[in-house]
Amino acid sequence: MFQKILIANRGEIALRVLRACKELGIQTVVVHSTADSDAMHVRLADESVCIGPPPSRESYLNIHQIVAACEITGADAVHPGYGFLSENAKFADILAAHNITFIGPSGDHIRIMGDKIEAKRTAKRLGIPVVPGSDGAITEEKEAKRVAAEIGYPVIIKASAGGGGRGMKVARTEADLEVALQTAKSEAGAAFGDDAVYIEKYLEKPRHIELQVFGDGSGHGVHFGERDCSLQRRHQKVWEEANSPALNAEERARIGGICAKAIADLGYSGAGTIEFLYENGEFYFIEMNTRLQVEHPVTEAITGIDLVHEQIRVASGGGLSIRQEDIKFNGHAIECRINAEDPRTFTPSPGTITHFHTPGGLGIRVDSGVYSGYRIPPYYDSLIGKLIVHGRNRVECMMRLRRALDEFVVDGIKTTLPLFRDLVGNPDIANGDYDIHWLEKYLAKED
Ligand code: MV4
Repeated sequence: MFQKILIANRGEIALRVLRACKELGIQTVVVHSTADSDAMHVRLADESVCIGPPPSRESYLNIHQIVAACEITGADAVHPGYGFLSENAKFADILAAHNITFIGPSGDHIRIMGDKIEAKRTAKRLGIPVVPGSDGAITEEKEAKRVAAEIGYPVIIKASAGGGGRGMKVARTEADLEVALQTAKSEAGAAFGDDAVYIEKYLEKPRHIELQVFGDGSGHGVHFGERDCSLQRRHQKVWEEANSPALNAEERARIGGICAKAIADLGYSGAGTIEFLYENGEFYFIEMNTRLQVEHPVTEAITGIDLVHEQIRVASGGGLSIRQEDIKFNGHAIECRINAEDPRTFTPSPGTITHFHTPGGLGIRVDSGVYSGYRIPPYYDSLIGKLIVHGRNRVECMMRLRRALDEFVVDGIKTTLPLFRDLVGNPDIANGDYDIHWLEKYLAKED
């Protein structure tokens, strides 16, 4: 097991990882920018190293500073959290070259999944159902027309270096195709320095359902069920739940089995998320994330397994603590992302939190790095905490969520809490009847 882990992140996820390290008796080092000296996780860590000024590029994304902090403190592993360097293959490779363990998959696995064309090709080869579309990159209009005619309109053109919704164009008819292809290519080239694009059948009303998977790096893979992340705005998830209200146990076992086997065959190590669009009872792979995700606590709630413990165990060579047959899905969990934002416009609202009171009681978890008197710096994303509620079933979970939202107090700044108080009383949400477009339509109506 590791002696000392360096946490290369900030905010609630830095605290989340710190808690796991403490439980496992591992010493902790945090690196932070000058904007984060007062952060909770900096106060709680065994050691802290200031690595630079507020801009991420000069601190949380500064590989050399982070490697130097490892050498100075003698950390033997790095947990990257999510965002920042968590899916940076070069970072994983550089750490390996310094004999520091990256708590995550190999640089090569990160690289494959970062290239969306390569990721899709790999998924298909491993037996994962993918969205019908081009086999690789499309460069010529003629080729685009041939593929689109074969799969049928509408189609979507996506950047291979994109992901997470960046660089996508929909073509509803052949007349739209040339413009869509050219705009997608030039936008991809400008944004990512890589203009490779591919074509897929455009699914009109899917849900976003993702499978939590884990590999032990030596040919074993398991799945921890799915999360439904359909409620999002501008590709930012707002509310996530496990299980998906749309799936039954058979569907879960089937897609889960496919994913676990794929992870085993790939020789993947650590936590991963296989993202699907789900429509008319069918799963269509879109991307794989090679990190721990923001919404992992809903999976922890229904399985009772600490996924960060598992990440650390696997990275240290100790293997997974559980087998597939021991993973049971118990009840229902919902996560609400509390952002320092206007609840309607989502405009960031940094500033000082004058009063912070979190709900408690059975089935309630709050993951947050903020406290009363804390000043939210304006330099980073606006997530200030997550409310995760667990119940024996979805109805109980929703009742408990409503009560928890009533107790939650965040004064001094705007937050997304009022949005959740509205959502929890909405009939579509109560029925689990929503797709990836539901929230944006709802917000447009409320204006
Ligand atoms: C799609 C799609 C429809 N059809 N692909 C957006 C994020 C990126 N991960 C993939 N995305 C989509 N890909 C096909 N073939 C619709 C979306 C999409 C979306 C997906 C998941 C969650 C929210 C979304 C919002 C708009 C579009």
